Amino acid sequence: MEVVSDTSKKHFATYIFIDLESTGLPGDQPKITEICLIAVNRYCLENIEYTDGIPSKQPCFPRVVDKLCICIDPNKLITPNVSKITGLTNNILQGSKKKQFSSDVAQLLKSFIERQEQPVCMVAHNGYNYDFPLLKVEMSSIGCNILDGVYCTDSLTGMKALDKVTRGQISGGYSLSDLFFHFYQKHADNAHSADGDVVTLIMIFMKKAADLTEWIDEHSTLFCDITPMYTISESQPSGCPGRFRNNDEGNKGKESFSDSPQVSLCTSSHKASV
Ligand code: DCM
Ligand code: MG
Repeated sequence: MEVVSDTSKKHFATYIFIDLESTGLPGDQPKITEICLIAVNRYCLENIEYTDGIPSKQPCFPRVVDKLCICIDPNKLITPNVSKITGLTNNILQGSKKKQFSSDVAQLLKSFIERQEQPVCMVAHNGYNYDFPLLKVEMSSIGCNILDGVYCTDSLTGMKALDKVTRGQISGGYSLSDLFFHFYQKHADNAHSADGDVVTLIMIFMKKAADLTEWIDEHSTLFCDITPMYTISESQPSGCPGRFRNNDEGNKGKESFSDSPQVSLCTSSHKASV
């Protein structure tokens, strides 16, 4: 998805790293199952501590962060393959009485963002193609635009742009797992949990913090300019009356999707294909 960045120079005070888990890929018209935001003040990114005090060694995860993690009942089937990678099933979300995406989630996000030193920028890896368009769908489905004035950016675009300048020093790909392996020579923990992926993103970010913060100051876009991943027909209710309860071993308890809102798909690339 092409997102035109606002290249006017800013000086973000807080970076809010964000990751979503969902029921699937863009072609599946996914719904969010989990959302995690970790806010890191610029001060922590300009004063990174290292395991043994030497900058060439490993950065320590910032001690002072704000964190918000919310599990959400998608009211849509989570296929066994997606459950396998995320650890989230319809049964466990419904059994835990998680609520659907609603205005209280939007309000929580807004309050969390407003609590940070301003201006803030939300940072997601492949965010322009996945996380922000999906969040936009959910916000639109409840008719809520309270995040429209928040800046957001894509760390994948940033990492690629910076690597181009340094003539391709990054071996392998630019996915979260590839970048983590490149920088730390081990596999990231808790991949495909929203919390785990945000922690991984921050650990990667800290390896290029000076360059990335500067790049983001010149490459962000307002959430209102993000195109939704797909559109939900207004003739259909946004809430889906069917309940989805899939058996953890398979699809046996799957109910019909015929009551789902009608959706049309906008182009958005595969989250994992980066
Ligand atoms: N996803 C998927 N299949 C994959 C990778 C991801 O369906 N192979 C979907 C479900 C995940 C969501 O994308 O919850 C977000 O991906 P990630 O865990 O990489 O953030
Ligand atoms: Mg994730």
